[in-house]
Amino acid sequence: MHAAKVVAILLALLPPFAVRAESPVQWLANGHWYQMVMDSAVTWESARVSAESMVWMDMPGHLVTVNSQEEYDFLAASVWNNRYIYGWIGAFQDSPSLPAGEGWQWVTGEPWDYTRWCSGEPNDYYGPGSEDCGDMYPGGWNDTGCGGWAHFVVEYEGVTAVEEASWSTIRALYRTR
Ligand SMILES: [Ca+2]
Ligand SMILES: [Ca+2]
Repeated sequence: MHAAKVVAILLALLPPFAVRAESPVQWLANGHWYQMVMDSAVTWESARVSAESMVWMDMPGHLVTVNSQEEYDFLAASVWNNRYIYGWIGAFQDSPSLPAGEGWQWVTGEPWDYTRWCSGEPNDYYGPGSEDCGDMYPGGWNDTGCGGWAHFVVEYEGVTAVEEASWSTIRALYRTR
């Protein structure tokens, strides 16, 4: 068989390119699950929409929100696992006319009270309004253009604070046995 034909057949047998969702991992501190979705061709907005359409164990997803040093450390160690991967996070700047460091929000509306920007970030590198979406890689966060391409990380959380409190009680009971 002609070599080019062999290559064509092999290519046809490959799965559709580039989307590979890794197994979700749970952070026991809050019970949430986190999943790296390796997708080489997704903008921040399409990552946001995809994340919000995903469900894991009846829990709806959203682009990951990094709300504390402990959550960052968990993500760095368990989801990024020290790999040099750019992943969209659920951080965005609500107005392009704002200075690089102002007006940042989480997709969930959680308070913007913890940040882990890389040194020199956020910087609107290509000028005002050029970088209004957040991504993360080992070392911290960067503001980058929302139309760029990156992988993304989904966070799944489905229980209310009341349910979480009762689960904490149940877990504590089991721990004392
Ligand atoms: Ca979070
Ligand atoms: Ca930047």
